[in-house]
Amino acid sequence: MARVFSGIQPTGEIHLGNYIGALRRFVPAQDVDDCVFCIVDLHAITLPQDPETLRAKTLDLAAIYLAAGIDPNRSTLFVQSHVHEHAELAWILNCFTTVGELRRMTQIKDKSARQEDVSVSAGLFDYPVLMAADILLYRTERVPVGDDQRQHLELTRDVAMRFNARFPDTFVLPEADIPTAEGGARIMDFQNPEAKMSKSADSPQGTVKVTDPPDVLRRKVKSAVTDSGREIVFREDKPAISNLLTVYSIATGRSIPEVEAEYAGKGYGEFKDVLADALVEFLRPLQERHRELLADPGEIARLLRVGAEKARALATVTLAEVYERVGFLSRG
Ligand code: AQP
Repeated sequence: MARVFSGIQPTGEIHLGNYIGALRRFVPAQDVDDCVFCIVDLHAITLPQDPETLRAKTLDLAAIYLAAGIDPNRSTLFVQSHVHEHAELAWILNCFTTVGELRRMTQIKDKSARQEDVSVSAGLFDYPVLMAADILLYRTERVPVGDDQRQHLELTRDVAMRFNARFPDTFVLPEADIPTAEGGARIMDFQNPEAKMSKSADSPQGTVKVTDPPDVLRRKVKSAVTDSGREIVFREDKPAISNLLTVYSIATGRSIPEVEAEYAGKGYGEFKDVLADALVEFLRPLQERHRELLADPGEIARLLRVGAEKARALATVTLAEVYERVGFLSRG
């Protein structure tokens, strides 16, 4: 059994990119691996958040994890701020990371560029170090994430190697588990196929939420931007239709060449109709379960408390070892 770790921020609305690139893939991992899944609220406050909204989003994201099929009896599902070892290890790792490395992180550049009048917090700059702490704390071997996290995973490995070079065999080196492009590594905005679907992008029609009701899903598919021409093919010069084909292939479990062959000679309109139906069916079970779970927020909070205890049992061991190695005087 490999240790698997991944996290999602309780910000905005979980969209098709988060679901296809990450969450959906967590579910089968539970059959073979020892999985730790986190709601990363410490990461969320690197950009300004309304406190009540953040609390509500945290519970809602827990309900989405559970509705997607995360089984709290088999996996550890918890809230990051409930396990203080994340912040503590991040501090230690800060002392093993250079400012130059953080300056090279492209996601920070993108997010800070989008902030315009809000100044960039030191937390946003330091986000990748906290992410490294999240992963290394659990001796993680595999991290299922979307393609946008590739650079952060590389940094995590670099920091772990640097620490291990000084204090041998402390951290396990994690591997990024990123799907292929056809497997949904980077689902693109339905209105702007040059940009990844993103919670914080100002593109309400281009961002497909996993909780969008059927009529909204249908509308978003129908209004999705398409490429010039009318060919339904997965090709670099056809980013819009390639994105829709990817979503359709994943929603139906059919291969892209099979779908290309079926829709050869047919138009975008016909393809969009079947895609809309497929998407509604793909998301229906999650949406039904999500509604049921939200009826009992007390039970969700209880499951998160149990999850935090399980996570803490693992995290304290790693942190104690790190504290001992760097030379902190024992508390005991
Ligand atoms: N468009 C995407 N395609 C595939 N995977 C994606 N992920 C995010 N967008 C896509 C993956 O979803 C997981 C959770 O990511 P997160 O909580 O770090 O997401 P985020 O950064 O808050 O979400 P967004 O939508 O990317 O928002 P922005 O960019 O606005 O902050 C990760 O595994 C991520 O790779």
